[in-house]
Amino acid sequence: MQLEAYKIADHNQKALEAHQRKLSYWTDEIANAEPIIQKLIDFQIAIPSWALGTGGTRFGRFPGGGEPRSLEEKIEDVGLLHALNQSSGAISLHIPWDIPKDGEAIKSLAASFGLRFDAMNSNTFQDQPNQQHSYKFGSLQHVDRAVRQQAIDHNIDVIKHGVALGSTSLTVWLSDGSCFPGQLNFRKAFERTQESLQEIYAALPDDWKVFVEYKAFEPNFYSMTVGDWGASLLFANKLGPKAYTLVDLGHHLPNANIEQIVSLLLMEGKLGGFHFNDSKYGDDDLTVGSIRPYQLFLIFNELIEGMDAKGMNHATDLGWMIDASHNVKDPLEDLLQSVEAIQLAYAQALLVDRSALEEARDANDVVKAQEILQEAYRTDVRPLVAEARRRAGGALQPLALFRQLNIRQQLIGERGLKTIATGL
Ligand code: PSV
Ligand code: MN
Ligand code: MN
Repeated sequence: MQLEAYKIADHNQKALEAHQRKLSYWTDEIANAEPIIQKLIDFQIAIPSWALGTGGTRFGRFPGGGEPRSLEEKIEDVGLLHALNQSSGAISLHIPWDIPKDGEAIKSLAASFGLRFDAMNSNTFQDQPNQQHSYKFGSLQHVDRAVRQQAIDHNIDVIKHGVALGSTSLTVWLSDGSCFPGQLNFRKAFERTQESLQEIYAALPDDWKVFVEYKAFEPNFYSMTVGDWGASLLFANKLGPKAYTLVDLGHHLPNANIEQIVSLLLMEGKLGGFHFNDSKYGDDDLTVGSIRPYQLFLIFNELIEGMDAKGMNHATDLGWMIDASHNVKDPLEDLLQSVEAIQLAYAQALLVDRSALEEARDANDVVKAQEILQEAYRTDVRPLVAEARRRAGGALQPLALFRQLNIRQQLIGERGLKTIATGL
């Protein structure tokens, strides 16, 4: 289904007066409201193709109906999100979960919804039907050259799919590692992985980047070969200028200071992309901002500080993606919440008085420094985010409109109640 523009216009018309009252505080009192609104309009967050169906856990899955049954329908769903919030203008595909049979047709379908293709994701953490060699004991790290070659070939194939779609980056997440002490020679596993990545790197087109995603645990529980940002950065540095580290918020050991990691990676020019989600315990993949919104704000605070220090473009110089999916919410509603949480944290971080913060730091005024950050964090920036959406042609209240229009019911009507999103 396609969301007609007049429905958004009607909704905005009804909500306009109340919105303008809240916005007037900003336009009357805050000097930099306009540049913040513009930055919010420019900021797009890619939606992963695997988040459009109910995620489930290894214990069960409870699909809610009307889930996309094909890549085309997934694109349609991201198109719906983008029509509502004008901030989800990209989709990220996982291969082979979402193989585009006709790249040109898929590309133009996406373009008809105003979408482009973000990073392509390879998958060497599962065995596929008809696959010759198993990844049970790893892929790019495997002791057997033939298994490594199969995984290298897969990644090169993913790059080719991406080229056809106009994507310009590859994310490599490896489940490689070991489950028990003694299973693996860490050094040799690293070296074999490095050699394999080098072959993939050699196949990257000139304007492409490769993101090396790390994860501390799961599915291997004793060691992960790309287990932290140190290992990822080592790989990225050894590979060369087109290789970067990718930070997934759920991939750290408990209580890791992710904002500091972000700061140092930016300093090194090696932060490439982000997977946003939230968690209480591990890689929970919960809605962004649902558990630790202050941490999200602190991360954005470092992102802005570090990107500005390097003269980077906030909207285009890093890959921004959501990587979340779970069992109990409507996936589209969940994604609307995640996108909004990201925008709120970004807007709050844009409010931070950076020169005052540096002064407080130079004076060792710890209290002042904290006050400056919390002043920004405790500001209600929702009217700014809503205004950015309105100006871009989106809805003032996307979630409310999604419900008012009974979009899920319409999707169930079109696709059926018992649909299973492909891929998961
Ligand atoms: C692994 O936990 C991960 O975060 C990687 O990004 C995968 O590609 C994604 O989840 C999908 O399972
Ligand atoms: Mn991820
Ligand atoms: Mn993950």
